[in-house]
Amino acid sequence: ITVAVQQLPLESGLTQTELFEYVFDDTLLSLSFVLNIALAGITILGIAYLGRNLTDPRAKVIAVSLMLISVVSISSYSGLTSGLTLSVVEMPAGHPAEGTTTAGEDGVLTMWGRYLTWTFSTPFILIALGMIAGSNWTKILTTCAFTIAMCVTGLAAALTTSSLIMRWWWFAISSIFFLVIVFVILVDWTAEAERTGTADLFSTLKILTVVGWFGYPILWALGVEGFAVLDVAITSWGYSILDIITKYIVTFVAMFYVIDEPRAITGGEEYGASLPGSR
Ligand code: RET
Repeated sequence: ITVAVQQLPLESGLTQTELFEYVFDDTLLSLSFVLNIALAGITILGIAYLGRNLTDPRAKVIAVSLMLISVVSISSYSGLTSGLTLSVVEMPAGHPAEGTTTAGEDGVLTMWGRYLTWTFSTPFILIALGMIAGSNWTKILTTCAFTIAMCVTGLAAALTTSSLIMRWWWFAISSIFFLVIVFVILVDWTAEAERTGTADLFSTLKILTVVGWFGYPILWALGVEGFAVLDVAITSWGYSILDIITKYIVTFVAMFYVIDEPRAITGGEEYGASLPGSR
């Protein structure tokens, strides 16, 4: 991999064509996008192939939900590659990248399309996980609402230029929403998966998901938008690798189980029932 010298200084107000060229010139950065387009495409085809004989309606919902994660992902990375969902954002006073000095740069490259599209991809991860645990729609939709809130407030954190404190305030509320989701996964769904009989699969998915998802806020804090310890290509690779774990690996682990045990995975006959004594 050769890292090309970046020709364009990052100034606010770059056109989409200039952003596209910027990405194109930075081989490391563009590879972090293109790899995910390829993996999302392979995953979509893989699910279509693996799921071709599914008949159980709930197993099919899980398969479709898993597929939609990659459908969103391929669109998300196409947006980033084309420069459509990238911007140069000027950091507020006090931010480590404020008035960035090198090569006349006056802002940081913000991949805001990532936060936007997580809004649409993460609910499908949670629908699949919740159904595998045999949870009910109240809890599944609760986590979906909180993940949407987490992503939108994360987007706000990335795009707030008025004040450093407000950037971290958005980060803090986004993190609180995130903890609600972690709680439901670790407490409610873990217990439900025990009862449902999917505890084995669920614990694998749970570890991949909870550990993987914690990587995102950590990367945000270390990356260009937070303390700016990592540069933009490394930050981007970080997200791309986390995406591989939390999306494609999770998808294939779940999918292989779904086709092996379509009935076991769907929570049994009591799936979705509000049983007395259940929370
Ligand atoms: C942000 C910054 C603000 C604080 C928190 C964040 C968490 C992001 C997460 C993203 C997960 C994304 C996934 C995408 C797959 O398509 C927005 C980085 C808590 C957890 C799984």
